[in-house]
Amino acid sequence: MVRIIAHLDMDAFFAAVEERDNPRFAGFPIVVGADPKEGNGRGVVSTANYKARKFGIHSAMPISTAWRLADIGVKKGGKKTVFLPVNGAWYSEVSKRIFTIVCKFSPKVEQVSIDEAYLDLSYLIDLNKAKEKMGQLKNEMYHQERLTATVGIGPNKLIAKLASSQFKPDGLYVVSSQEITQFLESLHLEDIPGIGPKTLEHLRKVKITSMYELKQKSETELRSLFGKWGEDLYRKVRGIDDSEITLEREIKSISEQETFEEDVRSATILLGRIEEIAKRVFQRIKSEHIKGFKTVTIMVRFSDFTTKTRSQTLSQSTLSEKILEKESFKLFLPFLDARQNPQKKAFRLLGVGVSNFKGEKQEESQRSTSYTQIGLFSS
Ligand code: TTP
Ligand code: MG
Repeated sequence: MVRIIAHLDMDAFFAAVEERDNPRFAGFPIVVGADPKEGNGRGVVSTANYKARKFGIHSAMPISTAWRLADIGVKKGGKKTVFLPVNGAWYSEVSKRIFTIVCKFSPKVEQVSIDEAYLDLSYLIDLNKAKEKMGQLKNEMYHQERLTATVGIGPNKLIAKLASSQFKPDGLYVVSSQEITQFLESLHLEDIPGIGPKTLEHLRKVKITSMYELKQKSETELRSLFGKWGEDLYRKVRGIDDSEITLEREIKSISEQETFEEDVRSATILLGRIEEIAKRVFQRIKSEHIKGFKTVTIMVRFSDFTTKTRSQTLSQSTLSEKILEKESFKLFLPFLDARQNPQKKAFRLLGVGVSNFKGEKQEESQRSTSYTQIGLFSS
């Protein structure tokens, strides 16, 4: 049976929530992220609305670069950019309300992140009906939450996601099985999930610069070039994806991190920050109803951007905040002396994470809604 899968992704989510809640910012370029400190800020951009993206600002960019680009934007006659801090708890609340709406439209919904979901619409049988339904969803989302989403519809998750990413913002687009070949050939190689700068460079070296050229390669050729990933590529470029919608999302790790305003050397300050970050991790452990964790990980980034992680797996699971703090300290202490930091470098960032959780999968109602939960230290 041909499946009908929709992929929904909220548009410029954090920025859209801010714009909605603060009418005085409406129509302005908005950046949500670290404090820009007049261009000297040190964190990163969480997201930018589409007006700010016109200046070249995007997620994960250093906030100082965003500030500079916003400045250039003004000099070219654009509006002044509004920089706002990340109000994570509030976006999680809004996310919950959004998913209440989304879940009304399909019995099978997989939440992928704070603002992204797959819906199984196979029960509608007909693609036109699926499109109509998703139009209703978008309307309801707008009327109830004053937020826009983009929805892509296709015969599998891969095609649905590609369709939504191509028609942002506020889009609704269907790719039928018959249209897959043409749709995929209209894409750039880097549009395919997993094709990053490294793969792109590798492909360029073997003279593959388009989806069409990639499709000419046999599975054997791609396997010899990329190993297992080559087999995935062979399938992706043909739009083949059998992965199921998963209703339960297992939380595998929780982590928090902090980029300092200025590089830090003081052991007292650093240990204080580790304690505070560990406390934040523990709050998340409680709010996600994790029953116990076994592995503690710390991450450090030095002023020269070299990054190191160290982990400790305990002999048994624990749910103790004190143990989390103690293990984090133990992992971090060697970085304060010659054992792990012989050149006495200053620190730019610290992170603490836990994984190896006790028990089975977390229930669906306990799934993560916070961006930083997507993988340990994913940002
Ligand atoms: P995305 O859906 O990737 O981005 P977006 O919703 O802002 O924009 P669009 O989907 O229209 O392209 O991520 C959802 C939210 O997650 C985003 O609003 C902010 C947060 N986020 C970060 O904090 N850091 C990141 O690097 C990314 C990609 C997202
Ligand atoms: Mg989004």
